[in-house]
Amino acid sequence: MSRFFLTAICLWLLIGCHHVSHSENSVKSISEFALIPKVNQIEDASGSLQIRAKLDFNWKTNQNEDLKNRITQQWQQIITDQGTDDASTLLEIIIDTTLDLKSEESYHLEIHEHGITISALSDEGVYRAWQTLRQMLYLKGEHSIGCGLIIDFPKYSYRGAMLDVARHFFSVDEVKRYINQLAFYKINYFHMHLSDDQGWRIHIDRWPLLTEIGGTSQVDGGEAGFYTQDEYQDIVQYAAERFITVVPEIDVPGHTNAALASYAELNCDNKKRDRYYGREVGFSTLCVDKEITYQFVEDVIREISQITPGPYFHIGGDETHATPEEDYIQFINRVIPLVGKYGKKVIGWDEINLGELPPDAVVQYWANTENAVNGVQKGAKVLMSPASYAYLDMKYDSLTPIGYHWAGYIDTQRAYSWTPETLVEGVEKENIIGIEAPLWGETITNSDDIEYLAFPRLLGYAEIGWSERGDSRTWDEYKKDLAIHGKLFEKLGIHFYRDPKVNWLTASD
Ligand code: IFG
Repeated sequence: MSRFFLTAICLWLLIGCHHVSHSENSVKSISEFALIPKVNQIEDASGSLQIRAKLDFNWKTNQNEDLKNRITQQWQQIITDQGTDDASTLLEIIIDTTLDLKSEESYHLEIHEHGITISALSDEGVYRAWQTLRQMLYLKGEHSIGCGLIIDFPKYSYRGAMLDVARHFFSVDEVKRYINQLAFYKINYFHMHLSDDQGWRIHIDRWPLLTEIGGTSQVDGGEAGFYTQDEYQDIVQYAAERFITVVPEIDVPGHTNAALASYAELNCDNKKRDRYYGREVGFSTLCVDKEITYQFVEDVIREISQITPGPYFHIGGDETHATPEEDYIQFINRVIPLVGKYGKKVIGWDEINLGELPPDAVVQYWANTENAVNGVQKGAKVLMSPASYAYLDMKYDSLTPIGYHWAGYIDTQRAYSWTPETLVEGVEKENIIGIEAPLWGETITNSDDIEYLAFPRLLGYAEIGWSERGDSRTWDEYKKDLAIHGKLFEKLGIHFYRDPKVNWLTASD
């Protein structure tokens, strides 16, 4: 064999990302992957890289051990075939604050001849890149992935999911399970609705009866519960390891029967209310004329803020039908400054627009467009949670066994078919911090229920929040990618709703 030919063969073998030969035409180029949320820029390059089970890290800056271990563990859950030799795949991590990237979550993900390189401004960007690469590893089919470069960044900085743990209590493990699923789709805020008429779910040292009494009830009764402050911090830490920020909500002055059933003095007539096990709303109110009410609210805001690293505290403020408007305004104007006093930015349902809003206030739009527009005119930002598009407790259709339909049916196509910046006249892109999909708890009791209502619609919200839609990303295009995620849902054990509008692929496809 000629020396030249021998050299050529050696070179060919040495270069991982060699020119795709006919036998490798089945190798996916990176632009063919069904990535959700859609990445913002993608460029194929020639050649392909074989993916090995053995992972070789080259972490170019101070290494985040927890993140490295998580990536390694998840890599090895996906890539199991050791192959014949002990070759490995190089994963290079470059964190460089001088990179010209738009945000902490931005990243470059390059598949090249020596391996894979992730570049970002921070660990958060590395983590978002890893979710993209994880999807590629699950979806690659062949041993190899085509070479190329992904340049990606979020359209909105807040892509949230809310879980109502007050109507029905969910265990720490059930909450962690949902958080872990959210992380795969680049959701980065987790809003916990911690109190309502039917239950108070977080221990407050200075007001122990809130959980001793208020923690024992829930819709339809049964074994309810609450989180100790340590358990709440465990959830916060678990979310933080997945670069998800927890937003605690204590809903006031309405939706407070559990507190009013725990302490007589919080009621204007000094009589404890009965615990409530129903599904009605709008019948309860704190006593806005009593000083103890504001001491109570301040103690709650202080204790929860002290164990919440995230920037937001949510004060609820919705459906205060039992509070005269002038009382409501007086109340929230005394409460909103307490949020700032303990170092947080206030979020409230859109009714808080009636109050004096600090410049960093966030109005969560759910049903009343005038409230959202008025909030904008007062200088607040808007978090878009339109009930008729984004409420996960809305049924898919009339056959859905759980959920409500007061805001209409929301099937997977409707959940995808809106954009935040075009929905409300007077609420433009620059007024919007992002979107959030609330899952109210009246009709759900376990993880299967959460997953049935959240998946697949949540992937649409994740994409609406992360990706520029452009003209090409129609429902028909999106649903082709979504269908492939049916395989991932099965692999990840997600109990999703097989919306008949989607031609679901399964693990056997
Ligand atoms: N509206 C109430 C929720 C819940 C919901 C159920 C808001 C802001 C109806 N408030 O949505 O407490 O009961 O779909």
